Amino acid sequence: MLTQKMIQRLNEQVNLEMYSSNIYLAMSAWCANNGLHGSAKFLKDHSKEELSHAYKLFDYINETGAIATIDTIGKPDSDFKDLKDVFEKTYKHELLVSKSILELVDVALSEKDYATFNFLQWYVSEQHEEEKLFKDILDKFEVIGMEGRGLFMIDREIASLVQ
Ligand code: OFO
Repeated sequence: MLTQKMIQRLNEQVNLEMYSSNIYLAMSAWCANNGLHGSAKFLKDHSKEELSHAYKLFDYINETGAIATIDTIGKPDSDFKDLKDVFEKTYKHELLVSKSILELVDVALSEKDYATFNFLQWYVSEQHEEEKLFKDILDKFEVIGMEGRGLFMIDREIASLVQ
């Protein structure tokens, strides 16, 4: 059984994952509107993945006899300077999500909720993967550069990351 504090923090994480999904969907729209169709596809795909993260938490909360609550989701940015700005923001956002997950792990430990602690390990690993994924994309901007055909090549590379 989850403590009230644990339920509240897990529900906040549901909201953050849904917000993440909307951030990436808004970024996808910006990319599509700017002819960056590889990045648009990748970000739309990632938006769906974030929703699956929210649903996994949603199911966990409900399975334990508590109730998942759906709250207002913040409005994401919809305007960006360029593609590098988009991916700098994805990376920064993933760092924030990682921090939130680690705080959740701390709460699980302080509440002696070892089942939730165990459940959260999936998110700990996932955040490691996501930080790496977005850092690797940012590195492409350094290696390839956005001059000339660079932007086209980066967009194509990003498209190839869609599973
Ligand atoms: Fe982008 O990761 Fe969810 O948690």
